[in-house]
Amino acid sequence: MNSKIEQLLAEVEKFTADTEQKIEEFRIAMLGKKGALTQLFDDFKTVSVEQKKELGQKLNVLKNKAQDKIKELKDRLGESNKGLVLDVDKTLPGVRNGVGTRHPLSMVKNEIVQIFNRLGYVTAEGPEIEDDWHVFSALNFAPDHPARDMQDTFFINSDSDNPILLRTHTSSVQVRVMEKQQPPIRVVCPGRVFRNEDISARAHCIFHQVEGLYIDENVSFADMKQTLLYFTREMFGENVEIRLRPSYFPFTEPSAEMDVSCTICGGKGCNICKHTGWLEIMGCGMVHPNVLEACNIDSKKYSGFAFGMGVERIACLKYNIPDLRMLLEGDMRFLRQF
Ligand code: 2NL
Repeated sequence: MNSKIEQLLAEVEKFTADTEQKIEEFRIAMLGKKGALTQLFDDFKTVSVEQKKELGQKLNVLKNKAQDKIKELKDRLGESNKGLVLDVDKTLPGVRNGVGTRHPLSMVKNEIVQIFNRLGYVTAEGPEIEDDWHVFSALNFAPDHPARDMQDTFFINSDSDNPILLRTHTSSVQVRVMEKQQPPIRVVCPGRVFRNEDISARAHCIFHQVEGLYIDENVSFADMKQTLLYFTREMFGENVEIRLRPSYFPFTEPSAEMDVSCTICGGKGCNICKHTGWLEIMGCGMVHPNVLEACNIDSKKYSGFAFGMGVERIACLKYNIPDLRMLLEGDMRFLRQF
């Protein structure tokens, strides 16, 4: 046993290593569960009483030396690594953090809202999770109207007689404004809306809308037409024209769809406008008397107009984007262009 101790002592003395792995291998070989030293301590139990004192001391010396060696080598490794880290070229230019930019959808939404703000419309927002009353019933949707159907609307809870659902348009925000406030009312309502539709280049199940509402005494269809012409020229330029086509919505009467003269060909006809010279950009109409009455506004005294547009659609037209999904995917190669 004595000679084994001497031999290990010599090994410890002369051992050296310059990697963490080699030091660890050494520690395991010496002090690990099956290490040489551990083995010696096991054998020590069977040593005769006379030898115990001398061999015990020697064993402890060996163990301390092995531990000191490991610590010393680790410290030296740490020092040289520290040297490496400090040894950087401080004259190299630093890595810059990129500055973020606004998303094109936010830019277009803000632009739409600000045009109406300049005409005296106040911005109003409301909940994305709504009830049937604010999304459908107050807006003159018949109880069996197909838009309420599971196919169009994401229901959260349809047990009660006023189901909870994700709003399919931001008109619900305007209903909330009318319930709280008597005319004159001028609001714009931007927000996210949800429809249970198949996703394509032209439609998504989550998209953004801006709706507007103007109610006062003697508000006419002509007021609406001029307001929307002003908006369109602020948005697409001085030279565009608009046209209104008859349409149907449950919440407006009469209702119309509004087109803008093609922003690509100027109305001559091209692929984008499918050779019609016109692009559809919003729906609008005079607020239905049933809607005013549902919100406790006297439909004999007051009238008003309302309109709604999809922000993705306006953004695609304004920036000539071929597929609305590009606005929702977050691809930096696309977003960096704005
Ligand atoms: C479209 C059509 C429209 C409205 C939205 C509205 C709101 C209230 C009362 C009456 Cl509270 N109308 N909003 C009116 C006409 C059309 O949107 O195609 N949107 C993308």
